[in-house]
Amino acid sequence: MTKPLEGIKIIDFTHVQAGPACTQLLAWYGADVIKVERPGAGDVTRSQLRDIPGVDALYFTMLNSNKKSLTLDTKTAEGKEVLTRLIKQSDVLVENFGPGALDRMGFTWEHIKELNPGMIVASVKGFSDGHHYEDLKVYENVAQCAGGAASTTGFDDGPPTVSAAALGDSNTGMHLAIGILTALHARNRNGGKGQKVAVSMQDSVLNLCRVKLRDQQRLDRVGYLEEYPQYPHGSFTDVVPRGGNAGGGGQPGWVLKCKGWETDKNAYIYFTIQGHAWAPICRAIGKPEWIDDPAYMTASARQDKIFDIFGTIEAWLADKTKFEAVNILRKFDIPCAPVMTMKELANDESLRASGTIAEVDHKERGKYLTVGSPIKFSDLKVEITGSPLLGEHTNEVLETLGYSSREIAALHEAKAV
Ligand code: CAO
Repeated sequence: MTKPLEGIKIIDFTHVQAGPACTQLLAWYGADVIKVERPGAGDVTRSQLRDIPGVDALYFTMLNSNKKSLTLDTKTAEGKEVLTRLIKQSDVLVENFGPGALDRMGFTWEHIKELNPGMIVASVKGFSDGHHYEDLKVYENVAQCAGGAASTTGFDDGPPTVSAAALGDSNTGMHLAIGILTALHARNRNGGKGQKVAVSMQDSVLNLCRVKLRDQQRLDRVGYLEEYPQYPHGSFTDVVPRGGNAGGGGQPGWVLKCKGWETDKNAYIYFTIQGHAWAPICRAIGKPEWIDDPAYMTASARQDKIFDIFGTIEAWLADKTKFEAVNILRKFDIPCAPVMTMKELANDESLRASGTIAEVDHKERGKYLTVGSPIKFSDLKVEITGSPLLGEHTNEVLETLGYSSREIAALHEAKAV
């Protein structure tokens, strides 16, 4: 079966997480992704947080599957020549170097355009071009703070808190992938002209914090936010507060204790009081008298006692595990889920069957788990292959660029590859 992106050649000049997450996704769907790495060292994640001495770390293997690895020192004259040839033959160059690094290497957008007018150059930076922080280098948590996620995450009496989800890194990579596919589509329609695509980590985080900007404007207008735990008994300032585990939409929700919470830190479910599910909720938790009680029957009547209601639901949950509770509540059509640990997710049969948790073979590590494609297609079965060893495909790629065996040996000799 032909894969959708087969024939698209991508120079993958990315490292750490934001860029690699983007190019890995494109590789899964068939693009020929050539990861360009510094000889001898490679992507820093190959050696970061290693669990097996001398073997590529999971940080690397889980973000670089389905790719090839070419080692290249782009600061040498020979290395620049290889990159020049590669640019002439490729469709997309993706990079997430610190600000200005590609220019300093001698590969400005103007120069790349001259070499290949069809080229799409896709970049991740911490902040957007022209931003007053555009010179800053940025990692995940820096972006979460700069993009509004940290100030709105956590509990009111605690400090700003970052999320475990990679809102700054992988999320930005997903935005960049959309940008690249859009630019490829545009190129097909405009006579093959490439363009520059840029995504900043701050912007990508803010895009996911859209509802918090909604809340800022509501707060400015009315002075309170009724779905936050601060309402109606607490107080608000003039900025969106941290809302703990409150539901971000119009439905009140909270994380509730289940059987065993005293010893198991994750014996919880997330419970949502969806307005039109009020009657089934009352039936499910054994409180049918609340269905028509004016003190409970509308969302606004419930608002000032919402935590007492959650307390009643917790009392009902006290003799049920999180899985038992969800199995009961699902019959009443109540939006809820167990709080899943990474261990439970790793062993989840449904996730294994769908390929979202994939077991992959690696030449040196053996088998490891990774997160497979979260996007499912009717006409594509995504196959995840192990990440490449450093420089595993160097000679193969050089041959496709027209280098003879003698020339390849000379490039190795000169330490350019
Ligand atoms: N051959 C020769 N030189 C190479 C090379 C290669 N194959 N690959 C990279 N380099 C050089 C770069 O040209 C750069 O050199 P100069 O600074 O001398 O011009 C140098 O390596 C360092 O690159 P860098 O600035 O990208 O790396 P860093 O470790 O100092 O910073 C990071 C890392 C992530 C903070 C920075 O790259 C960055 O801010 N990137 C943009 C935002 C981003 O993507 N952050 C997310 C990372 S995931 O958490």
